[in-house]
Amino acid sequence: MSQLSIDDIRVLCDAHSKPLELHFQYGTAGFRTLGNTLDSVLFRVGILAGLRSKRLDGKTIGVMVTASHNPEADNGVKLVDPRGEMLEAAWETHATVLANASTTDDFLHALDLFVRNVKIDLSKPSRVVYARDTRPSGVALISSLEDGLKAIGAEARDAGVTTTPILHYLVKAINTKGTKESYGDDSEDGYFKKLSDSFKKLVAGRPKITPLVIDCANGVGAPIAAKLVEYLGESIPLILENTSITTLGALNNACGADFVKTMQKLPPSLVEVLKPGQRACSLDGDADRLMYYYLDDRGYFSMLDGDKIAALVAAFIVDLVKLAGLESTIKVGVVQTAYANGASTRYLAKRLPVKCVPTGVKHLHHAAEHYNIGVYFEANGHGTVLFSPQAQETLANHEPSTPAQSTALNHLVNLTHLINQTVGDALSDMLLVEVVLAHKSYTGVEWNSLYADLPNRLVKVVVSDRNAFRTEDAERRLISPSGLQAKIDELVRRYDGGRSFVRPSGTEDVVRVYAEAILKTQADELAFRVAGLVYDEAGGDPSRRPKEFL
Ligand code: 16G
Ligand code: MG
Repeated sequence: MSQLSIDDIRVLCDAHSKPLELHFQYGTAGFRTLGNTLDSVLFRVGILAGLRSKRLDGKTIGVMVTASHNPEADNGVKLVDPRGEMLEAAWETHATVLANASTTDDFLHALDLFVRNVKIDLSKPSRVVYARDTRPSGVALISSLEDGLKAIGAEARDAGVTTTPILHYLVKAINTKGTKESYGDDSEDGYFKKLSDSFKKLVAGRPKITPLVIDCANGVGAPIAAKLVEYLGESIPLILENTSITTLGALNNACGADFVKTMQKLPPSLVEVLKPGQRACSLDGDADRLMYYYLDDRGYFSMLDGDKIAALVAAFIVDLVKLAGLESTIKVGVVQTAYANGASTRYLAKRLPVKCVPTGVKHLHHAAEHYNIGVYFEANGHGTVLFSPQAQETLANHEPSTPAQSTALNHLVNLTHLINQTVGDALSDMLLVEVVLAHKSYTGVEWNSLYADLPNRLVKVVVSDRNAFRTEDAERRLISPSGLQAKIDELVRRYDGGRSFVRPSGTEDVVRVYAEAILKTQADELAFRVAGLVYDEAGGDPSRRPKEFL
């Protein structure tokens, strides 16, 4: 640690001491817990981000302070790697170790060990760009982070209050600046221009788009969508709702993508706003998830989730690739998780290869990289489309032989600009959906009728140790507790079109049970029966067994 002033780190570290009783874990979405307990974590993450940059020869690393769709009191932090993707998995463990060192001495010792083990050259430069969402606890947490960055001597850039996907965009734009892979200008302005220019080209000549309502979850999506509106001009009329970012307690409260997906109903705040036949969508608290819905002519609510978005977008891209005459060179594939509705998997598998991977963006993202064009979406509305470098090169160099081929090729090229390929981006995905609807002349009803969702039910079971539950086959089967999977199989066999799986949550101390069946009542019953098996197996107290667990 000779290149750094240990004394400086020590003084700052003392000012951000770790609460002794707490254990922190860098999970699927970084560190995430009550915002007012995260001071020491943010300081240490600042140091870690600086070291990650040094390890990668001074490439810029991103730090996002957000707890996404969680309640307002929660907060969190995650690191973004140089190409705009999630932090490399091995470093999640390093992050957890450093965050849990009890005292300043323990931390300095752990840091020294880490620097030597991972072979970090401390003389290298270090660059970090950071941002936060609108949570009130974000202000203090950013200042703890800044102390960490100062302690490690990082060159730090504050991207202010912005969405998670914009921070990912900035990281990639900064690291590709001036190269032939330049991802765009490294500013919010660059992001808005990139999205709005390509959107306008893609919808040029299509009939006028009808107004779309956006539920901004009272989060950072609100000011960012408001800026986007300026750039989009008259190309699409957007009506922003739930934009109260300074009202305490409003964030994600009875609104937002997670509310809509979980409750399968309209946010109450939109009841008076949405008209029959009109489309709407909800963002989550950091604008990386998207949920669409509409009221039909009779005023009934219909939801179009991540699976429906995947079906719409993948089929559109497959058609464009064929129209461009590139069917034999560009292979399109889809990545889903076990939560994907069985009907969506059936719909997609008839048209293109479909792969199932464990829950969590990084698994989907990496699997999608194996296709020339990889479409990935989680049912919860997080997803994007990745164009491999080879596919982008083919698109750039292909000589179309007919005007129709040329048009399709142009559309594909514009899609590579419209889509935020670093991570799921609610606003970019929303524009993508609007492009497809405009090209297909679909209303929500027609989009929804691509396939009919199988009725399904998700149930949480509180257990004493969720780590006792281990899975295989992309979380579709349990390997422990032993014998439980056989019992689940036996139950599932009794239900028409039945499917069920059990997995430990990566973000909450619970086990999740998913079930689907041909009839809603059967899906509910199957889910509760499987939940009952899980509860009994996990040694739950019989007197507190939830009564629905048949
Ligand atoms: C996190 C993941 C999300 C996943 C969810 C599952 C990221 C950035 N986010 O929010 O992809 O669907 O966790 O939560 O990876 P669970 O493990 O509690 O079911
Ligand atoms: Mg989110």
